[in-house]
Amino acid sequence: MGKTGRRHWIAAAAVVLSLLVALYIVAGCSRQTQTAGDDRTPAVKTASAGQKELSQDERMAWWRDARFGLFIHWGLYAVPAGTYQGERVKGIGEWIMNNAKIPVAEYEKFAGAFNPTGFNADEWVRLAKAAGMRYIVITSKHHDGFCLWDSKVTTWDIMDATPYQRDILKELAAACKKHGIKLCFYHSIMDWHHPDAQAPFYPNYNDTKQSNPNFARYVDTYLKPQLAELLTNYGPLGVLWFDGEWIQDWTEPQGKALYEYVRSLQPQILVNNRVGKGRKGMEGLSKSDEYAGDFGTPEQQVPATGLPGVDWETCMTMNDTWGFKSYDDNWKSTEQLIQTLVDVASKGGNFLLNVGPMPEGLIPQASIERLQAVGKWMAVNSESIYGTTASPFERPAWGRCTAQGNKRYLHVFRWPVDGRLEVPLAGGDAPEKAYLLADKKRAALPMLEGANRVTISLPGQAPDPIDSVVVLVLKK
Ligand code: FHN
Repeated sequence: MGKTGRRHWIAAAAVVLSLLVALYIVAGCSRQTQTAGDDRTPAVKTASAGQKELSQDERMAWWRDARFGLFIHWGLYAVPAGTYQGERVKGIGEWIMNNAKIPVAEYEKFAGAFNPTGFNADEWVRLAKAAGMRYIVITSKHHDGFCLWDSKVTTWDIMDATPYQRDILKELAAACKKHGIKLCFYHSIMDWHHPDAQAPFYPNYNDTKQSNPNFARYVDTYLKPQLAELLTNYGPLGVLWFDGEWIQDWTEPQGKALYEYVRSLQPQILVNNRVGKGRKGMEGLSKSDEYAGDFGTPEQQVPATGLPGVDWETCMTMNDTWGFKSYDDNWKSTEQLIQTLVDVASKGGNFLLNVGPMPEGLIPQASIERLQAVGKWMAVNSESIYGTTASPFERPAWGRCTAQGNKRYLHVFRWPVDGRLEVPLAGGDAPEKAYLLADKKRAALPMLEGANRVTISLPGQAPDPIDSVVVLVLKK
């Protein structure tokens, strides 16, 4: 090769090299942009593409129809299970890090013992489905900050910090898809593990008077990028269920911005009212329409009456804890659970019933038994729950009522000894037929119409000692 040829070759090589360097820089930048969770990144655009814009009623439709869901509180707190350094710790299991004043470095040690080899996503989803539940809300991250999925923004997750190294949310997403159950994520805004959030507040992580000057950095470089992961890598989600919003550093404008951010990634998703500052404590209902969120979240309680025009969901534990506590045996009876589900539906709400799986990945037997019993009742009576609306009349002495179209579902908790069921009628309501929902033949029950009421004659024996449903069909 002559001198000129060599010069040309060197020049060409230089061009190729600078092109490669430029390409590398561009690729690096876009990677950075992605980890920073910018919603203009291509990954984000793909997730929302193809979703048509729905009205509020259209978005809420599946949720209003579902009425019944499974809450799952699962994380590292299942390892100590309510006991720290040999002492039983007061309070709910998932709060042990705060309640036992466990330093971050000490709490981190539980990750090494989290190896839930018994976890089977398919079994959990089938259990929920057999109970008649239509959606599952699982803790992607609770207040201790531990992540149940493969997060690229932290090593404080199931993949990097535990021997298990399986993405639990991925497996649940696949099982939910297979069984036609909506998957939803609970996500704590408060984070006791993150140095830019509440970790420095040790020994009182939940100190609502303290503020972290770096909190905005936690929101921008951690909270939002993690939500982007959850909203882009796990398929369409039903609900983003926020919590831990009562901290000093969280404001309603931030809540509104986060609501918009979540919906920019999945336009059809629902977001609970704990995204902002609207909920009135455990009563859970938003102070006004001005606050962010699609539905209210009463906790461990059911509103006294129906709330026309308000979407709400009561979440409740089966014993006294959300996260597993080995010695909490204060289980609610199946009767209580079924009647609470019905009570909630009769007031136009949803019921989100909790389980706290054990560290081995198994749901406690007491919870399984209760879910199976509820499922047995639902197998006969779910028509009186799904897609129903609140009772058109005040709570009767014998039980509750749910409604759909021209049907009134009369939930008889107390079977009348004289066999006469008195049912109030609204003006213009004319009874056409009454039958027991448990009766496959739908044999007509005798009825006697009076002023503003109808009396239905019932057989001597209640089909179900907990709640027998009588269907009253009104003339159209
Ligand atoms: O502090 C949490 C608690 O641990 C649990 O997650 C419940 C469920 O609604 N919510 C919070 C308190 O409001």
